[in-house]
Amino acid sequence: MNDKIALEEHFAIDQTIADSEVYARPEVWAGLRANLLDFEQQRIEQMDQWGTSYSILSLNSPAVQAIPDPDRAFDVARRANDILAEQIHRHPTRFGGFAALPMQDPERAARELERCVTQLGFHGFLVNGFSQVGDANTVVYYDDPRFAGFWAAAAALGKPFYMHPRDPLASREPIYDGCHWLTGPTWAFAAETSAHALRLLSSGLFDRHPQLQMILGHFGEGIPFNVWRIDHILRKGRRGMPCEREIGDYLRSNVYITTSGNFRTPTLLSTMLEVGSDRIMYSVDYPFEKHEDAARWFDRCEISELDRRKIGRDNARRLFGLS
Ligand code: GRE
Ligand code: ZN
Repeated sequence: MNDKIALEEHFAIDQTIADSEVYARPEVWAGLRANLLDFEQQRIEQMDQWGTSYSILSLNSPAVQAIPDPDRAFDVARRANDILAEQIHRHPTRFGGFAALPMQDPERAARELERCVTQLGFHGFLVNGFSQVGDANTVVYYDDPRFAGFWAAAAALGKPFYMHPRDPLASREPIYDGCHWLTGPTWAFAAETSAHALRLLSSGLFDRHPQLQMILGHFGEGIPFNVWRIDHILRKGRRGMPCEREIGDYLRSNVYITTSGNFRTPTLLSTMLEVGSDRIMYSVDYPFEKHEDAARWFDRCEISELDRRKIGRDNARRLFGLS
């Protein structure tokens, strides 16, 4: 399939590139670093070679979310968004953008999102999990009441948001002590991100804003595989959960799921059975993952050609209003 759309595709700027180094073995860091900082060379060559016509780009992780000082977080987010806007302007048929947002200050985050959508033409925003606010050990998740106004502003813009992984803070999460190999994309990303997504889904956010759409990568960070059990347990007792519907209801009406970094047919089929092929979208997770691995798998996996077109391109076209 040669006109795929991919939407968890990352870049970095000078102020954020160092955040990705811990995720690379020393012998691959130079290459990964170059690919994160590049827009117009390897990135477009790889898209061309493996059949992705359009990539929606986002800043690396955790980047802005890990800058406790709200003023600095705002400056870095703005700078990243301006650099991305310039690249989109140079390649409007190849690149789109998700805004990086300084969630340390919900009011400024809302204004920056508005600027990115209405002035820069971005398709929504991507957050790398919780934000550190004020000091490095203070974290905030986005179901916090302080974000009520932010979510109202975001929903009013009518664009989706991507809940992207970051690692939990070692100072607050001892379970990975001595097991460093389980952090990052091995397991900790999915555990952290699925829990944050479930906080939002169960908070009533999607009752207040029923049109709001959340995108999850990596085949939903494990949620589709476990959603029956989640609702089965909560049906026996809601334990104060404030939302009006079941988690599975929101999963099927407010969540889109991408294939980023998880190129596996049984996982795709299970997700299709749980949420249907209208809510799944192709993504790579470049440059942390290879276009080659994603495309070699997706272009030939055993689904109908109708589903391949929906997942590879048409669902994203519809969601983002692309022509
Ligand atoms: C990502 O942002 O998707 C990512 C990282 C680090 C390692 C792997 C990965 O930030 O997919
Ligand atoms: Zn990613």
